[in-house]
Amino acid sequence: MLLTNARIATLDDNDSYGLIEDGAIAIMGARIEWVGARTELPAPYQALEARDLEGRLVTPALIDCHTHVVFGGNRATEFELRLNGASYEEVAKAGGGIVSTVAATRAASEDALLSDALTRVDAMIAEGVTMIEVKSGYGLDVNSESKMLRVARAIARARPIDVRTSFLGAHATPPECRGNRDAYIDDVCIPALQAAHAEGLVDAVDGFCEGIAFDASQMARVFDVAAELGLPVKLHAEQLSNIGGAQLAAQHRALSADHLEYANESDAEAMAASGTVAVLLPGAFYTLRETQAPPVQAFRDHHVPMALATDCNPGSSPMASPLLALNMGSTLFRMTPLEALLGMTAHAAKALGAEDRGRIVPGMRADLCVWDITHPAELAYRVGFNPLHTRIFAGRQ
Ligand code: DI6
Ligand code: FE
Repeated sequence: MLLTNARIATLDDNDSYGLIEDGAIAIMGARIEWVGARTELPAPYQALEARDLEGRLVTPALIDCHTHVVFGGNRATEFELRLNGASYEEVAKAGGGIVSTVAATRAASEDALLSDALTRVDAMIAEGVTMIEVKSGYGLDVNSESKMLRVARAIARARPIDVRTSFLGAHATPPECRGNRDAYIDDVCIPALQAAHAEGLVDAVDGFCEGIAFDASQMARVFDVAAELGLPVKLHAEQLSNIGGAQLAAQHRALSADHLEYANESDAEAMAASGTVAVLLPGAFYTLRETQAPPVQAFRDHHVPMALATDCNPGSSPMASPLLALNMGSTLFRMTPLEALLGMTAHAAKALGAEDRGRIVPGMRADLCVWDITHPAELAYRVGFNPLHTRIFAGRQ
């Protein structure tokens, strides 16, 4: 395939959009073969069947590198109770909170979880997403964690999209463990990880390092098992407080540390040294009405690559719109539109260890979006507006 008459934002370095006017992209199979100005197209590619994009903008396709799209039920009733003045205790008594999602997820069949997840995945695809990360973490027992990850794998068979799975057994302590976090980690979470890995269901290992979830020493035990299994790690860190999660992630050369509202300069330094991506999640910041934004300037100063994701989940970020995440990254976190776009393309790919995509350069995967706009800053600028014209996944429309 040959795309012509395109305005191309190659994102081939991190300092500019790498814009090419009147550009062409030659695609062979699933890979980009050549990209440049149409007038410089080498002779062998001139014979390819051309598609005239009529001056539209082409970018790398979007990657949502932090989602919890597989879960049972939803928490709209809890949302409504709260807005009617119910206290946290009343919400808990009415069966609300993360525990209610665990109960609904355990009760649901794989088919039901899949069709529910696909409603959210389809919304992402409609906005140009070609790769998502999907976490477990609402099963919290050996069978239910594997069930969630089987559903995550099934998404990639049901739709033209790539899925990377993360085992998030260390997300919360289930009711049957009665708050005994250490016992949960050792007797349930680690065996669940080993079982899911044995079934080929795990691409990375994640955890929620927070006062209300697990501390750094508990997470370290899970990460040691990940290392034994040869799996990369990532971590929900410093979302509501700083308890050393980013430092732990850096020590374990994590692919990413995510949220990071309470991270500081020395966390940024440690992440830069370990090559850990900072994944910023403005949907959760917005939904929880947080006031402390992540230290974007420190990440810039220390050259920590920043990614952006929806964190799509039923509690803290019921959002399935990557374009809204781009807008919120700029509006709420003051990321530039270029940083936001890199955050859902090249840097999101790096956060997933999938560095064969996210930029438009020869050899990379031909995962592309054609947009009905003229400048890439328009992607982060508008709210509730989807200019996607065509999505190309692995070289196919
Ligand atoms: N951070 C969050 O904000 C969510 N999980 C996490 O690790 C909350 C998930 C939920 O409330 O269902
Ligand atoms: Fe999350």
